[in-house]
Amino acid sequence: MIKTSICELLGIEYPLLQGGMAHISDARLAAAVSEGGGLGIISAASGNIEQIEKEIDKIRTLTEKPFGVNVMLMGANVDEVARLLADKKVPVITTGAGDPSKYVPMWKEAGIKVIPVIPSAALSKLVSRGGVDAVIAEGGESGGHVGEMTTMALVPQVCDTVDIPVIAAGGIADGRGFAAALMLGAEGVQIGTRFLSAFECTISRTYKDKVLAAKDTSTIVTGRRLGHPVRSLKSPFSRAYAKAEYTDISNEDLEQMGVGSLRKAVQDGDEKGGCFLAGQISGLVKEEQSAADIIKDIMKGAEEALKGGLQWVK
Ligand code: TUI
Repeated sequence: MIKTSICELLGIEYPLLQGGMAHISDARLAAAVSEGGGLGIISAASGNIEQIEKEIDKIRTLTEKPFGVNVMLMGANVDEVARLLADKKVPVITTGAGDPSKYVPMWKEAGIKVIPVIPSAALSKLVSRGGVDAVIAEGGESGGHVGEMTTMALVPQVCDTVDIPVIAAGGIADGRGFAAALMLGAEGVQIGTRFLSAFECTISRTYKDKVLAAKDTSTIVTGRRLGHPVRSLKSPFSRAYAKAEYTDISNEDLEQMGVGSLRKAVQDGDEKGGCFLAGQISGLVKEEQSAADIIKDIMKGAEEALKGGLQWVK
């Protein structure tokens, strides 16, 4: 059994969080993860207040276990979303793509555990001063919006910078990655890509099949020119976008190219026009399982890896 301070902090069985994936992580997936002993996280990236409230109400009918909501700080309606989450007193809030400091007092006042995703040691220092409960150090191996640092280099440097628990993310999909994260000083992991293959994950068939067929080099980062790099599976859309970034197309037209591409991937399964966000570890995801089985498999593998590590100590 692997127990860390994250289990106690969040009231969960395993120190494993499910990534709040934009347009993907809904109440159904998050409830399945929480029921499986991890922390399920709903994405609030759509910014649609009624829809977010509905998902929060729904997860409370599906599980009595703790859950989280992820706020994408670059998204729409962030002030309104932040207020809603305080009013709903959700157990945990994770944030992405920005500095959440201005919302932290309101969330702490509501008794919420606050865990920002950070891409650098500098930002971990800044947010930790604001009184957050833990940080998620996310390396650029991850899917979606990415920073420059790798998980391997980022996690130990963040651990040496803050005196709150660190959760590692980016490039982790099995027990070996989990064990490695603990060795880097993390006390938990956040996993997104592997949960794309969960039965309870309601992405299009095309999306799932693309993840299951992916190999190590199947992802690409686009969007650097506009200042928000995003990792996705190579596809007609991502290749065309990558090419366009090196032409004299205006920033406005480039921005326009991406509009709706996530929805096309998630809902429509549009192989040509969809942007299929996924991490570099996609190549390791080879079968569909329930969220609970995914968690069991990762935890079993992590115990084996950690115990096996002793063979090298003479
Ligand atoms: O946020 C994510 N991953 C995401 S958000 C997203 S939605 C989206 N869709 C289309 C285009 C762009 C985004 C898909 N995936 N991960 C957490 C994360 N946060 N990664 C990196 C960061 C980050 C970056 C900069 C956190 C803070 C930060 O601060 C910079 C600053 O100075 O505010």
